[in-house]
Amino acid sequence: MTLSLVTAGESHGPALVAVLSGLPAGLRLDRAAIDDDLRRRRQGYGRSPRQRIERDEVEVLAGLRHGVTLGTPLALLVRNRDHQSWSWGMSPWPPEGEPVGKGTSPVTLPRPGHADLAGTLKYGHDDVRNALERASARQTAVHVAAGAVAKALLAEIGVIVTGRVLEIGGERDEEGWRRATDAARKARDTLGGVVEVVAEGVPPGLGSYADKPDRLDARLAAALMGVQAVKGVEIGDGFALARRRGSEAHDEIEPDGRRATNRAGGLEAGVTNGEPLVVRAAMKPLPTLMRPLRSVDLASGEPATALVERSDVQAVEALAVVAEAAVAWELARAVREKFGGDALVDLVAAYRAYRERIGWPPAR
Ligand code: EPS
Repeated sequence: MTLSLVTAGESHGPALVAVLSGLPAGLRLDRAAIDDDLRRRRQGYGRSPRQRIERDEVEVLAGLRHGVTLGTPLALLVRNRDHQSWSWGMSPWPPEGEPVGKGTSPVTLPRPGHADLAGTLKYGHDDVRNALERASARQTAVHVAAGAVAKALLAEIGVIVTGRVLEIGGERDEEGWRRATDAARKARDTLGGVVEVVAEGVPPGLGSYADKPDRLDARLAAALMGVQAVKGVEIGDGFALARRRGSEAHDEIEPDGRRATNRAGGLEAGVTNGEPLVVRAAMKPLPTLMRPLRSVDLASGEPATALVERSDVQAVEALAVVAEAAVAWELARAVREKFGGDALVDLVAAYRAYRERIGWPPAR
């Protein structure tokens, strides 16, 4: 038994969709909690005017009755309100009438750092928009909706997942984040940053060392690297461990099985060890620059500057929410694999029996 997620949607198309399969029946979902995560994702000091257009409210098309999962695929939809300005340019069917609105002429100026050039070459597009629309981080909205469902499942066994910003543009406090964002906006430039996700209440034994694809650290890294603009992931003390001696890199085991330190970030050999899970992701500066970088005009082959269009100065606060959702999803998958159950009560019973067998959490 596992969870799987399929998503679809272009940034300025009609909507984003997600189909979640493998959820147990009997899980109560709270619409306000899902919408609240969608709202958190939209916020942030460096966000573009696009976020004032979007509402990002989840619609459920299947798999839920009266707020409770049926054990069948759950289909979620988040509409793109901005599509109304692109209804000709992003029409799924051949558009009727005269070209009107945005996206009516082909984009031929690929942005360094975006999917534009590689995507256009790979798929044989003659309009860069055909690549950039799906590669856009707009897609993360529906992943956050799926993550909110995963968090509801995890909460049933007492696991809480929280994401937060650590750095924006090299600054480590809120005032610095604003200052750096204002300065970058003024310079028509962009910023990146670092976020951290912590999961509390995670039992030992999720994931496995049995085979490479089973390792939960590898799975979490893939889940986070799969988020737009993420260029680095570390677990626990990550890269800093490489500079320490072994005596200062590991977490000594107390008689009750707990640890006084958590340098491993809750994962040893790809398996959770009962300590909080700690994962960080580094986001590169966004590639759409108001002062564009050198590029090529794909129509003429001549030197040019890259596409300039409305974008965020930085979206690190949004990444904290998206990373939280990605970690929650991967953890929920590991929970489904370990505890199974067609009905939620079966999953919770299996979890309780396991906890009893291993005596976790130890009484302190
Ligand atoms: C994005 C470009 C911008 C961002 C977008 C991601 O979109 P637009 O071109 O419509 O201004 O705002 O993010 C979102 C729309 C969102 O909801 O997060 C990109 O190129 O990745």
